[in-house]
Amino acid sequence: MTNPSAEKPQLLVLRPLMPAQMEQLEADFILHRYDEAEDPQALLASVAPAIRGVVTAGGLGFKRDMLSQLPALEIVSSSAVGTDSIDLVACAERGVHVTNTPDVLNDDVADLGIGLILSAFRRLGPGHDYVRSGEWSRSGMMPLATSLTGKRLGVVGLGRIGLELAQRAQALKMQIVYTGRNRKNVAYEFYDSVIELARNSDVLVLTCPGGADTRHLINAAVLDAMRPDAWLINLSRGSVVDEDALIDALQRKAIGGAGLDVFENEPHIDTRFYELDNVLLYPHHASGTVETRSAMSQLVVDNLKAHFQGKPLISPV
Ligand code: 8YV
Repeated sequence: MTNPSAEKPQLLVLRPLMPAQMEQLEADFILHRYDEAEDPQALLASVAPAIRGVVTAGGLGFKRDMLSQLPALEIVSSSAVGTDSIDLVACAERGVHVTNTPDVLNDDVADLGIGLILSAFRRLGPGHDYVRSGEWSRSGMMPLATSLTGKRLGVVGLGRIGLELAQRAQALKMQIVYTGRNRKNVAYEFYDSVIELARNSDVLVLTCPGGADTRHLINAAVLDAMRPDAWLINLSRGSVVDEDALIDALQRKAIGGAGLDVFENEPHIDTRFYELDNVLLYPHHASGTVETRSAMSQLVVDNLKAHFQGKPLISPV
């Protein structure tokens, strides 16, 4: 009798999916759990020739070094929209397909952006502390906050997430302005430089992709161009911001503040951020809801199944 599992494609799991989607993978594939292995390198050495697919996620991504150890690899499926941590050039050279998870996370990431902006302008954190510390009962009204209505939201990268954010900000009666590689077919005012956008924004929000093209796009010159009360909101990648320049601007109170979901060195972020009172720090969790992570996981599974059934990929990079 033939072993039915002998026919199943073998996958290397670098990062697990949500439990329900791991079950689906277990039904259709043979999984090798690099993520759980006591000695991942030993596991890799023993299973490498059989591996046809890799499951990964943002942050970790997939590097040339691992690719070179997987001679039979056909597909890398990542549970993230960002592909900056995947060596796309190396994968293309080898003809290895890459899939990501666009669209399914747009709403949650845009919601988090609005949350950070509202929290910054209406001072939700300080307000919470003001009540809980008893300061309200001792001193009366807390200092006045800042209205969002009519303020200008400058979007750097009006892609799928940027557009969702812009729509939500419009509902809050903000004015939307943007920059990016291309002018879009939208009614929002376009600036062809990020410096001009920074000069003309009360909130500068980053929703562009990470990677070499956008590395340190937000540098000292852009931060200098920002209004002294404007906030920087980063939903993109830490690499987009020159963090030394940002920390310097924050320490000098040269800008209003920064709401950051992403950092240059996650999760071991620059500890100077902890000392600042004009930051809102979030642990790279804009897509971190049960609903969205499930949808991202499902897209990973569906792409893998499509590939191994000879069907077109759903979200190829
Ligand atoms: C996740 C992300 O934090 O999709 C992305 O590119 O940055 C986030 O959704 C992460 O990659 C989850 O694995």
